[in-house]
Amino acid sequence: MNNSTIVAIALGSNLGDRDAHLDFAVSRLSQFLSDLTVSSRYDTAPVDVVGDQPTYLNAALVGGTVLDPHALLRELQAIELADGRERPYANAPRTLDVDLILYGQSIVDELGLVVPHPRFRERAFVLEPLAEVAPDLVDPVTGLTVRALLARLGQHPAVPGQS
Ligand code: PH2
Ligand code: MG
Ligand code: MG
Repeated sequence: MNNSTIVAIALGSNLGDRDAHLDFAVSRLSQFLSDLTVSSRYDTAPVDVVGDQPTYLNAALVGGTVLDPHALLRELQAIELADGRERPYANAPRTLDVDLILYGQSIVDELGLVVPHPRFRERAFVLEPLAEVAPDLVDPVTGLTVRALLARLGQHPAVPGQS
């Protein structure tokens, strides 16, 4: 769409009816993102979490937005809240996580808003679904495509503690 910016968003759920939570997110996102393309869903083992946690259901999508990054982030957080998201501690199991991964070629590094997402390059649970819908999107920080980031991950799995 004219004047719109392509954004990549990652979805995750590992509490309750995971499919229903992702359905809810896609339905809400489709109300304000244009040309939405949604990946299939992936069962993934929890990464970087403390203790036992249920398996995640992850997906990714791309679409166009006319919102600026801050307004978009507020919308994403409103979707999480509307779906009953609670935050008892960092990386706690969650009904719904909606993360902004890429906002066009913008680089934002502010309190509360860091885009591209600081850890997405090491996360297969983000890169694999994203590569399905937008392999040619470019990470403005490394200059690498999503496809290349995923291939790199396969060759050099992230070292724990270095993400
Ligand atoms: N999200 C996290 C931490 N760990 N692991 C998987 N497999 N999937 C996630 O979505 C995920 C995670 C923090 O947001
Ligand atoms: Mg997350
Ligand atoms: Mg999040």
